[in-house]
Amino acid sequence: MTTVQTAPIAGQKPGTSGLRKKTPVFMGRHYLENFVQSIFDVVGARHADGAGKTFVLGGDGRYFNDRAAQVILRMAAANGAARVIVGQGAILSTPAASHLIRLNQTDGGIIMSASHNPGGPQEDFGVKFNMPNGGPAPEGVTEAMFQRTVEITEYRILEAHDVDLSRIGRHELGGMIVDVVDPVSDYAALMESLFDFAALRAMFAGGFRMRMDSMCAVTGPYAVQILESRLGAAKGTVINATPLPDFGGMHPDPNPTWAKALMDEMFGPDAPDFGAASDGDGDRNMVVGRGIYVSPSDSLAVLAANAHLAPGYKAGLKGVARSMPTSAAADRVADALGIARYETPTGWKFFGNLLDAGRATICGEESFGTGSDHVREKDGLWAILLWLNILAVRKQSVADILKDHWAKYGRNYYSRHDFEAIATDRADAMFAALRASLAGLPGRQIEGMTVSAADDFAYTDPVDGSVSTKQGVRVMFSDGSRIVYRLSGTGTEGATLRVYLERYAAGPDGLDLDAQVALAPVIRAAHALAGITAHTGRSEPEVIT
Ligand code: VG1
Ligand code: CO
Repeated sequence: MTTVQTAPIAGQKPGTSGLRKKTPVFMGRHYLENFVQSIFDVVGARHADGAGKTFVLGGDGRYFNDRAAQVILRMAAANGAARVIVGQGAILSTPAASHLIRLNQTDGGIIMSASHNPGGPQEDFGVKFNMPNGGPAPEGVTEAMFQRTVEITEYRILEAHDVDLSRIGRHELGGMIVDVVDPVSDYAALMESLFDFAALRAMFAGGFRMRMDSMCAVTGPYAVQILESRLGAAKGTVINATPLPDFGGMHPDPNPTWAKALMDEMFGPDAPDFGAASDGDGDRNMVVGRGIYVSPSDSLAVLAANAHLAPGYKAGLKGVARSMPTSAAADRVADALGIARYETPTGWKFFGNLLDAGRATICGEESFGTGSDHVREKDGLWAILLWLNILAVRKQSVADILKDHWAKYGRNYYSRHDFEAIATDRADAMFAALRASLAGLPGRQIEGMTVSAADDFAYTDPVDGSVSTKQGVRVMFSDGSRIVYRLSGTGTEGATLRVYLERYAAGPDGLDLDAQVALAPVIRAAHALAGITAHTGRSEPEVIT
């Protein structure tokens, strides 16, 4: 055991989902160690009675994942942890890590991932801590970790050889137990307990065709095991199925821009029945039908409306929660079902209390995240399997299910426009001006719409009363349209402006427009109200979802 003298390193402040930085920054002297020691300083590696705690450790397999895992293990041992459960090869998808934390009733876990951000020696790396409930640490805890990083003077580490993480089974590291487990099997069993695998097998045996793009990221082994081996989908259904340290150069963010090959196939002449993709760490999903893209906000609403068709949800839902920028489509379903609905700030950590308290069963974000109370993270393959279960029961195409949904509830046209790598000072200036203008907006006419309210979203957690402010600027219109402006909290370069656009059509006419066409006046209003081009120099977004 050694105690190493160190000094604070600026900028170790966790964002929307953990600490994310360029890989060379994370590999810099003491950088990982300082942050990991700050985690242990806050959560403790021992219980009050001195007994060592148990943690889960794994990551999405990106560059530096393997080395970082060895450092974290040696630091866990030096800090007094009793046992760490590690995915073989230091691999665990984020939802699988959340499940292992819960299944083994551990004291939390460390997940190594920068999620949908590219990986590689010059790309991104990240670390986050999840609580004993399996969910991301709440703001109060991440803030305490950040405070430790600005006062840290030393960290503890064991000098030892690497643990052979390729070998499943029990290992020992300076008196600490290291249990290397298969990353897939417990997770696959959980999925089998929630969904009607017999019905899905019958659907695939009957000729149902699907394409799953794992984008050379962590879901590959999970998707091959579940879809191809257990459910009998044709061999080769899962593409880009081998996790690679640089994700094969792909940007593992499942949206129409970065999963373009999947989009092309699904809109092409020989499109299969169903298409899906997942992100770097396996918590996101994109769902595409033959010739039709499902916006994540619509996906959440359809899943909420149909979840009872899957065995795990046949008793119905307790409530539905969505992040504030997500469209109100899910709210309409919750109202029709007569169940509670919640609107939280962006980031999965805000759903944890609602799930723990049994207030919500299904949660979702517009950023391709959907999940339920089966774990405390969003879960890409879970969403894909729930869609498949619904398709197996309803025996309709994705397009028909969406059309039925819109006919019943109306359609919340929705899109997000991202303006990436803006100079931080220009982005800050834009938000300062926007915030200053809010009080004068109500009543203003623009693009044929009238502003009904404008604010900076603040959230009071209904379970523990904690308050989170400045979670995004909202401009609401009297016809139900809405614009939300936020700055990304997951990027590692400059600022990314996200503009979220929504417009409601009650139907029966006007339900089949292209989203960008339907939203055109809202988009123009969004530019005019914030002066996006004047402030940022950008007139067009880099990514449209
Ligand atoms: C983005 C998404 C947010 C999501 C977060 C983590 O955050 O907008 O909805 O929870 O990523 O997702 P931001 O602050 O960049 O908008 V993951 O799959 O990167 O863990
Ligand atoms: Co992710």
